[in-house]
Amino acid sequence: MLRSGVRLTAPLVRGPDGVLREAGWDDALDRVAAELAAAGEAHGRDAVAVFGGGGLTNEKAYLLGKFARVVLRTANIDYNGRFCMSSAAAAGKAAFGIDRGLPFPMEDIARTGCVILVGANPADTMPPALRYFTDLRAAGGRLVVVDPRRTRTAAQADLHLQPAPGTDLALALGMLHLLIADGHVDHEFVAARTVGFDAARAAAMAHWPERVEGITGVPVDAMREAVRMFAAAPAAMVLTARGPEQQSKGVDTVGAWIDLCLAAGKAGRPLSGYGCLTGQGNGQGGREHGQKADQLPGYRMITDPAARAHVAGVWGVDADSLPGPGRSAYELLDACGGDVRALLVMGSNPVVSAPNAAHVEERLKALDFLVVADVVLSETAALADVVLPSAQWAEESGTTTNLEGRVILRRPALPVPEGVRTDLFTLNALAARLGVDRGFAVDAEEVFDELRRASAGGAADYAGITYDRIRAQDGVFWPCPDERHPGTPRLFLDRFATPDGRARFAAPTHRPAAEEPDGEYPLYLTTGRVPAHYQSGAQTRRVQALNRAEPGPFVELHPDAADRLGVAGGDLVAVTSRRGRAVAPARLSTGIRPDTVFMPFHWAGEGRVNTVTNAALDPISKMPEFKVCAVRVERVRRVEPAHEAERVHRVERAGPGAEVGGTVAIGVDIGVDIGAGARGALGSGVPA
Ligand SMILES: Nc1nc2c(c(=O)[nH]1)N[C@H]1C(S)=C(S)[C@@H](COP(=O)(O)OP(=O)(O)OC[C@H]3O[C@@H](n4cnc5c(=O)[nH]c(N)nc54)[C@H](O)[C@@H]3O)O[C@H]1N2
Ligand SMILES: Nc1nc2c(c(=O)[nH]1)N[C@H]1C(S)=C(S)[C@@H](COP(=O)(O)OP(=O)(O)OC[C@H]3O[C@@H](n4cnc5c(=O)[nH]c(N)nc54)[C@H](O)[C@@H]3O)O[C@H]1N2
Ligand SMILES: [Mo]
Repeated sequence: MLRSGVRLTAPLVRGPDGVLREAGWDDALDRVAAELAAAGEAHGRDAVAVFGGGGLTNEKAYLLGKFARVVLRTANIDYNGRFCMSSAAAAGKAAFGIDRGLPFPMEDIARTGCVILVGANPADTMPPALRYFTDLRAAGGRLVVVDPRRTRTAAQADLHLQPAPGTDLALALGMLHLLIADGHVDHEFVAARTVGFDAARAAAMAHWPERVEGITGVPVDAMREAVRMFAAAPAAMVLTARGPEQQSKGVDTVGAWIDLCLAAGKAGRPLSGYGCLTGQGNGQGGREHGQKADQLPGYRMITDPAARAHVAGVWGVDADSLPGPGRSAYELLDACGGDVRALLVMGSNPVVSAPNAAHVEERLKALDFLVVADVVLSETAALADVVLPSAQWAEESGTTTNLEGRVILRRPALPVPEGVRTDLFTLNALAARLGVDRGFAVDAEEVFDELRRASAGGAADYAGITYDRIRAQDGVFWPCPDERHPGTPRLFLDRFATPDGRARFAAPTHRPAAEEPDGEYPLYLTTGRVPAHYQSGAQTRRVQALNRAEPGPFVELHPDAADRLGVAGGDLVAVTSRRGRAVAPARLSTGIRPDTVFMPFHWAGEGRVNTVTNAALDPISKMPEFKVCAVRVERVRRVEPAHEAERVHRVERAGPGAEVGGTVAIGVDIGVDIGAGARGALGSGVPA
């Protein structure tokens, strides 16, 4: 838990001299309300925008969406979850009619026969969830990991497929081809419970195994072995995380993996199915209650007249007064200083975490007015005209919804520090100043009761969930339409949530990443996480123990690539793309493909990898391509590492049953909230 010194404990207001100074709450809120109103009057309501976060509780996310639609009446609200799970959400909704991270509880993972884990590194990113995979293997189940790097997760797998970044779509199609060619299709299931197999078969036939080996670098034999393990198991799952999703074809890629499940009959049955490993503290709930550009509470679509009428009724406003869909996260940031003149950020640090970040930083600076509500003075808050200090988890109550669709209640374990206010207080106070003095409760349970009504009848129906029930049952799974309904731990066992009850094949075909390596930028760059830091690092970079564990950014590359470039372990290297460059020490590892370099994204300044990444967006989900772009790597300065062992990290080929090696993940068991090891460390000592 972050303590004084690093915490913001008073609002900050930028003076005419350009300096941020402490101010009283009333003055700060008056200034924010006046500026938001002025921007709307001068440039139209959509010129005032809101950027939320998937770490916010359900109550905050709900109230933030309502604030945008009812008080500001702007179409322009979106959130950082667009950078996280939007591709999986879109693909899941298209195939199954509903988007819930997992259609089954986590415990089912340990009991199935085979899991294909695509672009996920739970050993580092979800330590509390890792045990389900360890238990799976202990019970004789098979684990296949798909990752361009031999991560600590991949080292535990029975089989590690190591494709080039951005080629998962081809890999999934090649595996579907083999599944069909080798006679593993479950024709009875396909006929009874799905639609569109012929198109999927045609797409797969165009991706014969040798062609896919050429695209991905994964040997045909390895693909065939993975298909065999998957098909032979009585029940099996495919789980994806950010690797295949954060691509400009993330929706098609997830769709192709779902197609593999459907063709094999591994969906809609006990212990089988497709799932997305959600990342943020409230990754699931954060995308259900209306802080997404196209969405109203209960996972309703803002373009649906019936949804608008229902939600407007709960809000006591005219349905016609509700705005339509707004811009997606990156498009919204990109419009700052253009059509968008004023922005409220709550729960995100896009200066570090958005793609093409130098450009985003410039756009934020070009705004007439920026207000940021945060716990610390993040890099984004440092650009603001007004900063509002927020309470954080463990200091306030509120619900989150985990990847299982289980709604969980957080109880305050610590008092709100002196000078700090909750985000619900801030929204209430701003609404009142902007002329709306009802319907913005400060009490989380009161907000939740309204959310229940707003979600009633929607896909993510919380109507029957109460704080008392959550306390009594250790969480309640949605959909839960009334108080006598037990909740729904397992979806799709009888029918999928589509109008006819059948799942839909996606039948995509492969296409390259938006930017592929060439003569000038010959290497792939991919990005991700390390155990000791969380997200944009706004909080974890302020914790000494975590900085000792992982003091700064680095560039992971293969010794063969390093040899060619004349780079030794420890040397300072520059990674340059068409957008810009990042500089950090080289770390050599035999675990990464020789054509690929990896950087974690937790740091600001010259080691900020998002200066380099590509903002190419998926056409459907608007997910940026964080996981693939083309770069050049050059040595900037030779640096002698302190220890010889730091020169090259040798990753052993581990056989079945091998233990995870390397450093121990920092973090404590944070119970059902599988946010992060790093976040666990922040909250250590706090009961979950
Ligand atoms: N310590 C820590 N834990 C965290 C977080 C954190 O910041 N720090 N963040 C939380 C959040 S919000 C999230 S979303 C989750 C993310 O959790 P993960 O998805 O597990 O994390 P990443 O490191 O982004 O990506 C996972 C893997 O994808 C691989 N990868 C890269 N490119 C590709 C590709 O093209 N194809 C495939 N198949 N794989 C690829 C990377 O090598 C990496 O090992 O973690 C959560 N937990
Ligand atoms: N290159 C690259 N970039 C990535 C990714 C990647 O894999 N590679 N992953 C993407 C993903 S998956 C994600 S989720 C994003 C995350 O990136 P961000 O959106 O930047 O997420 P955080 O760093 O969690 O930022 C949360 C901010 O909100 C503050 N905060 C925490 N709790 C509260 C609260 O209750 N109220 C308020 N007002 N503030 C709060 C924190 O102090 C912090 O400053 O990054 C994305 N960026
Ligand atoms: Mo995320």
